[in-house]
Amino acid sequence: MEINTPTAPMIDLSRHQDGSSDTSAFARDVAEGLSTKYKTLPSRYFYDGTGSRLFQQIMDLPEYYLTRSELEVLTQNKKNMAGQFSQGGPFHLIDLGAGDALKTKLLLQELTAQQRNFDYVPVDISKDAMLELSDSLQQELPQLKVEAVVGEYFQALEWLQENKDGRKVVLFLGSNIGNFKAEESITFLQSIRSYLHAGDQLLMGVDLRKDPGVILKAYNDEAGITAAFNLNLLDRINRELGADFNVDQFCHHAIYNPLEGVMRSFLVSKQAQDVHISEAGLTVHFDAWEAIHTENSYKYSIPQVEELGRQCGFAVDTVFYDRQKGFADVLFSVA
Ligand code: AVJ
Repeated sequence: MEINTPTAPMIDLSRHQDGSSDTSAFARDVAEGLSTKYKTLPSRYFYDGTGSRLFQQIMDLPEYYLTRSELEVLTQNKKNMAGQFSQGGPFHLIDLGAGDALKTKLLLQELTAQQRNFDYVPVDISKDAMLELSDSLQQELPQLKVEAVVGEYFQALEWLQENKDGRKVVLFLGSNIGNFKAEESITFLQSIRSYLHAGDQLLMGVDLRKDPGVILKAYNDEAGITAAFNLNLLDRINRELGADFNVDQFCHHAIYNPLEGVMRSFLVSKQAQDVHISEAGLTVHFDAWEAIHTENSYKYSIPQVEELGRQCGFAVDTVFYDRQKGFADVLFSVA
């Protein structure tokens, strides 16, 4: 289904043919996650309107170094990156999980300044974000060809497969790969690889292993924004699925495991309680101090990233670091 805004063309894949949204998938995932012995909720549901705003605030927090580190990587290496993207001629720049594209804009400005032949395809599940981004790019880079896609990553890649010929450079920035467990990240990158051809490239942002204390603080900020971000998931379930979570009776808990290199976030029930979720047709019991696992944020070493790429049909071309070598944007080519 195609929706044309007055500014830039936009493709909306997020709605069903009958116009209904994905409440039922949300209800199903929540019911499934809260019906198992160890309760869990998928982190992709953090990002409703409120959650997206809270994540914007997280990116500005003094403790949350990830976004600033990646901005530094891009600022220092954009010339080199833009040159490497353009080596094979014209291309589509596909930005998976573009959001406000704060970081990508550095590359877009550079590519435009170098007068490279490309168009920009931001992909995001947030329609509001894609509308705002199309608007702001119209203002800031009026010559740039932009076609935003609203939908899930693979819906979007499927659509691209059918609608856009030519070379592709895929961006998967922001350490979003960190949300996947080992097997999930392999499946994910293998799927991306299946949509690419010789000469295509992937630039992926990874948060690197570092002092555990630094990582721990990034997910336990003084201002409590990360706690609010995590707890908003329960508010969202209340709002969208007619549930009666007493959000005050849960607390945010996030711990780093340096052996596995993973930050794990939880919501812990402060008391024994029952929660009714109407849309899921479910009553969930919580024992006192029982937890819901809400997010994994994996941290990588460079050898792990190389191995991950290799398993998925990618070869590392260049690793771009920030000054502290705490974050990397890794440029892969199709092996
Ligand atoms: C957007 C997945 C990269 O895991 O660091 C920030 C999300 N969660 N604070 C991350 C997040 C808690 C973030 N990613």
